[in-house]
Amino acid sequence: MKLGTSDDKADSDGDGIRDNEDKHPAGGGETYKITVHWRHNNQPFTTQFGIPEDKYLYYKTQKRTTSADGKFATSHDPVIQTIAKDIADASVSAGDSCKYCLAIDFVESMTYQYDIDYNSNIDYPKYAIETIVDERGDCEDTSFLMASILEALDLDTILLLYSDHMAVGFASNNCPGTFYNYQGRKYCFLETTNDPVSLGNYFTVWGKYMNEKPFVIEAN
Ligand SMILES: [Ca+2]
Ligand SMILES: [Ca+2]
Ligand SMILES: [Ca+2]
Repeated sequence: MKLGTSDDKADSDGDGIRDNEDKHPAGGGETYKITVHWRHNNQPFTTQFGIPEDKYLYYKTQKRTTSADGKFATSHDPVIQTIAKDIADASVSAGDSCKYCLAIDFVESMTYQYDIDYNSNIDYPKYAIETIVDERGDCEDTSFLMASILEALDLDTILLLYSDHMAVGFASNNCPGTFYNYQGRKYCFLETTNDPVSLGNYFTVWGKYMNEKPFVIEAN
């Protein structure tokens, strides 16, 4: 049988994508080289990695019906693992053990943009890898990206879905702001947008969401 033409959904080129969903099942294809410049406590950091075109297209062509799905957080993806390792390294070189604080600065380097403003969808959840390649997203997109990174940093993370907003919760006994109890653990609220509202800080639930009980989605 010719390489990459298998019908049994094998992954002929070993890139983690089954042949029937792989644009280049026999290997090849472009690799997007991504450089993210971010700052933490005024110190500049650069994170570089490659995202294979096939991987991006795989995520991009997955069906999506609801944002209430933890599948969009992909902590096991090698790209997310690379980012998490860079953040952990930066934490050491910056002398700041607050890894989620560095993760915030990384994610905030992405441009905030409503879905409707650039892809004519009112609500379009994106996989973490899509948000990175597109370099933009809105609340659910940056929440899925943040949850992916925090999980990869070994923080137990959940997604907090409000009436028309999404944020992240990470398990800790020592929350800097709002927290929720979920399945016997304390989860600290974490805002992932740098959007219009001047939030004051990332750790306190704001506006009408203060009076809501968020629906919890488990991150993958
Ligand atoms: Ca493949
Ligand atoms: Ca491939
Ligand atoms: Ca979105």
